[in-house]
Amino acid sequence: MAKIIVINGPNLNMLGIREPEVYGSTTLKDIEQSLRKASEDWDVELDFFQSNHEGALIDRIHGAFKQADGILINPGAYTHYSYALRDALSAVDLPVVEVHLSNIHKREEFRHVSVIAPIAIGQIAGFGYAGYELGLRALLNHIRN
Ligand code: CA2
Repeated sequence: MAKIIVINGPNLNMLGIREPEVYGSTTLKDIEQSLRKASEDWDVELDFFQSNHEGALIDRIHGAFKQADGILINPGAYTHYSYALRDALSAVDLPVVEVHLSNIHKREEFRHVSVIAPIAIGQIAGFGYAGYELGLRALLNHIRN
């Protein structure tokens, strides 16, 4: 059975609680439940982690070394500037799929850059929470082919 670590970065714990006009009314817990449900028959074990702290995210990524088969990550605003997160993802040498709720490419210019994308298999952005399911499918497909 494939083991996938699903990582969410800063502020994503506020989903559904603040600014629903930007990010919708779905909570992170709802996303977790719906991803667990969608993947019930996919022979996959999911391990969820969220933190607002760069070091905690890096420690979780390091913990995946030789313990997991892939990482699905929404790095939040760290996407745009955290070389430390990127280095951690490179270091563990696992397939990574980057996911964003919003289409970062049609938002402010600073969001158009992802320092994570060059070390990821691919990026899914703009499909709301469905992006997590699409990303997980893409990751499993990559691992199994
Ligand atoms: O679109 C995405 O998934 C983002 O990763 C979300 C990040 C943002 O900084 C990235 O540029 C794109 C922000 C998540 C903040 O979520 C909040 C939710 C409710 C209230 C406030 C923030």
